[in-house]
Amino acid sequence: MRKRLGIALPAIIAVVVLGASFLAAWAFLGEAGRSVEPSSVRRLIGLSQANLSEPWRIAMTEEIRREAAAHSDMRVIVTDAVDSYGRQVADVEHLLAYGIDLLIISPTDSAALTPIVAQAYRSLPVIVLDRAVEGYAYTLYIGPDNRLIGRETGRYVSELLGARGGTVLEVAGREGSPPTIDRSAGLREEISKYPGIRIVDAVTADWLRDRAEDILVDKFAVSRAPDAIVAQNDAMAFGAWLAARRSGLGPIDIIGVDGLGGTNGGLDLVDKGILSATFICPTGGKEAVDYAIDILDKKDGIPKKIYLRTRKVTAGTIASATPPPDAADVTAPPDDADAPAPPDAADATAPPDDADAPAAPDAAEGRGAPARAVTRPIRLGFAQVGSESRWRIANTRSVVEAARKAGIELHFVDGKQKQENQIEAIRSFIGMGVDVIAFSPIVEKGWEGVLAEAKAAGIPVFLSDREVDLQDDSLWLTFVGSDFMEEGRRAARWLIGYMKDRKNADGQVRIVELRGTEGSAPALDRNRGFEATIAGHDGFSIVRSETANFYLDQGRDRMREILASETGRIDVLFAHNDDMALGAIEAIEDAGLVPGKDIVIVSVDAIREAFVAMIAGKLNCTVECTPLLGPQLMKVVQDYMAGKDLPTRIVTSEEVFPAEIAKKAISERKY
Ligand code: GYE
Repeated sequence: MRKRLGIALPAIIAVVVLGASFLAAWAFLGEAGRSVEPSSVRRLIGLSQANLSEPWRIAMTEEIRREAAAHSDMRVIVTDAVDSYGRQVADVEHLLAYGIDLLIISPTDSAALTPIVAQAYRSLPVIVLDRAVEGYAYTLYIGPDNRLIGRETGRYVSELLGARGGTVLEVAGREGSPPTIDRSAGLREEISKYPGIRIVDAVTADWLRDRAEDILVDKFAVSRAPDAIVAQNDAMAFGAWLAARRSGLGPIDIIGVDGLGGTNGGLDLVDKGILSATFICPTGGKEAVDYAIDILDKKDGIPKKIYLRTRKVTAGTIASATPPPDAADVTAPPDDADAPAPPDAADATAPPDDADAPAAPDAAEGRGAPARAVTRPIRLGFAQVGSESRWRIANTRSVVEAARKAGIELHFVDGKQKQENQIEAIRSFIGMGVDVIAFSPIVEKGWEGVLAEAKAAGIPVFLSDREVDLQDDSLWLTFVGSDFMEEGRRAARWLIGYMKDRKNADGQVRIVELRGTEGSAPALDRNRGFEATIAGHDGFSIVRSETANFYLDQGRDRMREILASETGRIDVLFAHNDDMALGAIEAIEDAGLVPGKDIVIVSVDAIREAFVAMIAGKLNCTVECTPLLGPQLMKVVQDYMAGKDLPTRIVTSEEVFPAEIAKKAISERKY
């Protein structure tokens, strides 16, 4: 925390200059009535808002104010950039000069605000809300899953139009902004599955009701009315309805996004029958304050990204569209002495019947179970991939230990690298009537059947480590794990920098790739991220790519075969995990070559043995992919049981470790 009393002269001047606007902001936030002893303020938060005119942003700011007001040692200073990115840069500079402890920023423009956010991040924690900035120079991003929102609007409009199909008009927000791009992409991705439905037109109304109304009155005067309208926020949806009414059109199904309360908010518009549905777009304000406290308290396990869940609200569900009650503690974890012994792999014992277990709510709604006053431990079934690598063993240890510490009764099954084993385990958990199921899907596809059975049984499913590729996003509740695409990009970006002055005379960088398990999320996405990044750089190419299933011995055997059969020069090995890289190093040495020199090696995971290899000069870089997912998984399970709203994706925070920092970093490694 900074000593505000010792503020240097420039900062004092900044404070004087800013006094008026901050006082106004302070008054806006209702802080004016509270006595503020500077010394009592331990957490001074600066909130740089894109604007304070959009209802959704006003709701976000109010949510932050309300949440902060519950903490006597916290104050929030809000600045309003009035949708000007130049002004927002100045706002952030002023807040930094004022000596805030943590910055929350909701950018007007992602690219324009990236530099100032990176500058702030160099001196204090930064939470980016709603619109992301480029890169990763911030502490935590919290925002809606805009692509999922787009898919959900597409799914619902296809339900409304049904088998007869029809025409759709899209009303989009500001051109080029991330939510506009991602919601449009999600809508089109979903609509493409229904040949009878066509998006016949799209207009841009910059999130504004009046602009939507004006544009559409003109449009309806010269073109046939669509069968449905999908607007990217409720304000524009309302504008579309007003335009249709002014144009004398018959009833049109209109869908919006945001789901705010208040007169003419999305919930009100649905209640009045003006909108067929709205999709609640959580502002993230509450989560931002909760995580700000954890960050300032230097808690472990702060994720890198949190994608908040949307929820559909129709006339039939409007009554339940109220925020969940604050939940009391759900289950008092038993004393350590009562904690269940760590499970062995075969454990799938049936727990006693539990008459008081209320039916879990619809997991698709993303809402947790009603708060439960049960005293028994939460029952969690976990189906693991197997034990193919050091990463996996560390992951299992993290899950088991975190369950024990949380007093959660863990039923653990080792899938032994077979999807059918994991499916069987999930079925056994359903049969046992566990409260929650979690698993790390060995591959992305083929889970619809068993997950539909879990949903029918009212048992929510959490994804740990790896994601699935399903048509129906409602079959799982929350994903906790890494961004594998970014890991592939990071490996490629490091390689491109490293090879800058090390290319051969022909200017070519010939890469061999050892892939993880075919069809698994990490193998698919690390390859995608890596290939997409080298594609923009002349001379870099993957000349051989073989799968070694994340195993050390298979990495060694494949590399041996490649060295024996590859006629061209091999400059680089990109291995999807450290175990395969370590195996390949053995093969490279057996072939009389020097790993790390004759063949540059970059891999993923950042296990301790990779650091040993880097210190020995045999490995050049490892990209971190943390297996320590247990604590975050147990937190989200407990939040579910407490009836809290859950995010759709929690993405972990990770780094890149080039060999030159291995010696310094190895002592800090936790796996
Ligand atoms: O990279 C590898 C493990 O799913 C991210 O699986 C995990 C991968 C990890 O076998 O070592």
